[in-house]
Amino acid sequence: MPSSQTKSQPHNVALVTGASAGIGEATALKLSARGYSIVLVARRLDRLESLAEKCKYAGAKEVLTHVLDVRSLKDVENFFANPKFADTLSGLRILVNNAGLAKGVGPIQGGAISDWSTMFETNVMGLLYVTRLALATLIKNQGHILNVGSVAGIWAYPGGNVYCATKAAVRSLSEGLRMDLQGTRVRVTNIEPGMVETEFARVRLGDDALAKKVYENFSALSANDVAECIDWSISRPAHVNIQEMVVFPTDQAGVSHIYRENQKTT
Ligand code: NDP
Ligand code: 8X3
Repeated sequence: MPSSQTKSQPHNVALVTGASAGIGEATALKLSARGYSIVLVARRLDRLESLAEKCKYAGAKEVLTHVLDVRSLKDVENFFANPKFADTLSGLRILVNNAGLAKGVGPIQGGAISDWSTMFETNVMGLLYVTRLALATLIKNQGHILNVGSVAGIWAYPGGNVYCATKAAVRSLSEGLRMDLQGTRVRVTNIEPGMVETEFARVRLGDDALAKKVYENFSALSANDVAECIDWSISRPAHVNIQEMVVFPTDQAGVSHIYRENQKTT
């Protein structure tokens, strides 16, 4: 087994934000199978607790859960200062900044300003708070930051405006971080998926039936597909940094080009 894939090295602790669903949940399970100690954070504790059991079963060395709203700097500071997590977090090597969401889709001229705040506070400020508080340890441990961006951060699409802007900010922050961290051996990867079938559309549209339609007759990526990209990126040798990974479903040629079975290309 190559050294990059050895299980249970010291300092093999991973923190996954937004671990209660979708890509975060799938990533936590993948990292568990590698024998990492996992710290799961999100707002829904019941989800985290049931995932913790699955992570242990999948092979995680240790699993800790914590209710954390990444939008709250105070909560993020308290989490990193909490003695309950100090020992485990001192071994932090992998930070998966995954917590994120879209709220609404439509033209800016009709946009809900509170939705814009939610998206920027979660996708950008939340990511910054967690990263800032984790960085000293990640530098000490020569760790790896994986930011879950989106193809929407490269290409905007009609009605996506503010969400796309948050993911463009994530992409730019990943680039800036790489420069600021040069010489520390901390790696920074921006994962940029196209459409992934998760709770994302339900959260965005606030309606189960509409959300179902988003993935109808269409083979979207699964959360596990994205978790595999993350898992592959972190398992490269230490001198290899996958800076960005753009992953679309085969039936999505571009952000606005989706092929649905039995339909013309949209
Ligand atoms: P889900 O809705 O399934 O999962 C989102 C996760 O983020 C949940 O665990 C949720 O947990 C968490 N979260 C949301 N707000 C907060 C908050 N304020 N504090 C802490 N955690 C929060 O969606 P996905 O798995 O699809 O999304 C994960 C990431 O992937 C997001 O950043 C999204 O933008 C990105 N992405 C998604 C794509 C898709 O098509 N699905 C494509 C490209 C990127 P809880 O509600 O319990 O707090
Ligand atoms: C989520 C994918 O295309 O809905 O980032 O913006 S998309």
